[in-house]
Amino acid sequence: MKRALITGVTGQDGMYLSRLLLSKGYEVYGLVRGQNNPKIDLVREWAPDVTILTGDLLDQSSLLRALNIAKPDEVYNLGAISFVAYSWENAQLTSQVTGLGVLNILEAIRLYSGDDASKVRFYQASSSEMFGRVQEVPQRETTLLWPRSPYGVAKVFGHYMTINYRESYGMHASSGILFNHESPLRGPEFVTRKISLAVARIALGLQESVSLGNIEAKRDWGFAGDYVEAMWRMLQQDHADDYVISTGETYSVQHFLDIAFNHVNISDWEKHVFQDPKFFRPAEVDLLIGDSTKARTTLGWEPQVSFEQLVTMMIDADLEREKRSKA
Ligand code: F7E
Repeated sequence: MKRALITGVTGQDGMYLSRLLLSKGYEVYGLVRGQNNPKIDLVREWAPDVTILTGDLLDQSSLLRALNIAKPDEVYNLGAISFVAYSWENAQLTSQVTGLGVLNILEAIRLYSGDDASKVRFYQASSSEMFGRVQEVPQRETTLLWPRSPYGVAKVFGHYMTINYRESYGMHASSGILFNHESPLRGPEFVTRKISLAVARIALGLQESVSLGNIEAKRDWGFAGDYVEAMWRMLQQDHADDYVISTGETYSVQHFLDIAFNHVNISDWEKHVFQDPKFFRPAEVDLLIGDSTKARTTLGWEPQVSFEQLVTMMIDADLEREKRSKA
């Protein structure tokens, strides 16, 4: 039986990945930060067989302790401060957790592994935010990185540190450059879930409108459940490497709104949507679209859920949730 340790197990990706690994027969350990973290209950409900360990990416001895307990064959580093807008307000903390945190876990693995550099396989959650002011369209593994937010800068640090540990110590350390990926488990601060929740509530007469930022922004949006499969496949390869994971299609926030409102039979959605300067960002990432040819050919990975299916899946889940809480 293989063993895996997931940092950030309480997040959307951690939840999908833990179910995937459990379904493959893994013994799964999830690292959770903070005292009496309320998200632990969500994980327990979603994947009861995950063993919860407490630890923090900023506390290296807690990482070593977690490695000694979990004795993992694979470590998936999904823990991060991941909300881009927040990273301008908390740039140092984001740099420490999202950037230095990667070094802390890599170094903990190196110490834990002793002379056997290949003892633990490592996955780093890199991000399309690293491409920022895009230098090439579509973006691929070789595209010059030009991050546009403190979050993006921190992810670049983690990305290169992962490559450095692979090259310096021969560690099986891979990096997935994941474009936006969403699901009904997405946090409500991210635009897709903010919209799906609002549209469900507007359709049920529980809310009148929603305030958003730049609705012309475009993203390459996929389904988180598909993307965690790519993470796992990366660690099953003989050689560690970096891969772009994306759908290759890009849509505006406006288009997301079109499909979302249309799904609940509201065609004149403009009267329900306001733009509020407080949701605009100091710097925007304009046109993210990924070329995942390498992942498709080497890993045999393909996204299964289309953009429209993703939007309607999220709306349906929020309609259900809201109806249940109303009842
Ligand atoms: O914004 C625009 C906003 O916050 C998407 C994270 O998982 O993906 C995610 O980062 C776009 C931006 O995600 C609102 O300006 C308009 O252009 O959903 P988001 P993100 O910043 O793309 C990458 C790959 C990651 O790695 C990150 O961790 O939507 N937008 N109006 C808005 N965004 C938000 N949040 N709220 C609005 O009201």
